[in-house]
Amino acid sequence: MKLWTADVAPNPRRVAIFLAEKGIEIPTVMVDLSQRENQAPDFVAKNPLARVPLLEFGDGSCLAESMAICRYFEETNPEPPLFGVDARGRATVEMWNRRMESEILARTTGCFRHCHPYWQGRIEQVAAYGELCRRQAEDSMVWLDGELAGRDHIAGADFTIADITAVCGFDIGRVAKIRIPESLANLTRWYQSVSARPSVAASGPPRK
Ligand SMILES: N[C@@H](CCC(=O)N[C@@H](CS)C(=O)NCC(=O)O)C(=O)O
Repeated sequence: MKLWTADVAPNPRRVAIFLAEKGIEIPTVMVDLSQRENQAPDFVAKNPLARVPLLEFGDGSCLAESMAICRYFEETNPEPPLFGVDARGRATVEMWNRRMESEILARTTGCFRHCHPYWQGRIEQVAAYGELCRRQAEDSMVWLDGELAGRDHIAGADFTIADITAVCGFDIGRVAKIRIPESLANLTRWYQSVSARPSVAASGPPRK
């Protein structure tokens, strides 16, 4: 088994943090997205969508999608649980992880993709859409700050996949100059606490 992955990019990073929290080590192959290695025919043959992360099994079959890969490892290595425990807990984590994908990660990556020079010539950038994503991310931060009053983590008391999705979303947002305002004290406390975890500190864009 090996994991095709990439530095900095938020979806491979979600898997990297998840595996580190579980203490799982597997061989990795780094795909340099800046050099378009994901477009190489050998890689596209494994994942026609040309995206990382990608988990390749010993028989050559592959599993794409960061959350599918994390769920595979949650089943094979249940401790510590990162998708919640019992029916209510798992549903709650699912709700929060989806919210972090739609309200944070999608918006910060939308801003990054449509406003940052890295993507010039790689995608058709629509600056107005990127700026809309920025404003939506800023609105979501205010909402999330209120939600975090009185609890340590996104989905409740425990660190879960929802925290991983959120911190990866915020960190790619920083590359596009989206910052958590210090006035949002609950969100700032959460971000500092989660960023200090070894699994999170070990990866991601340079902290500026
Ligand atoms: N929904 C997919 C998204 C995967 C994805 O978009 N990966 C990005 C990196 S975060 C990628 O490979 N982009 C290719 C590129 O930059 O050309 C997942 O969760 O794994």
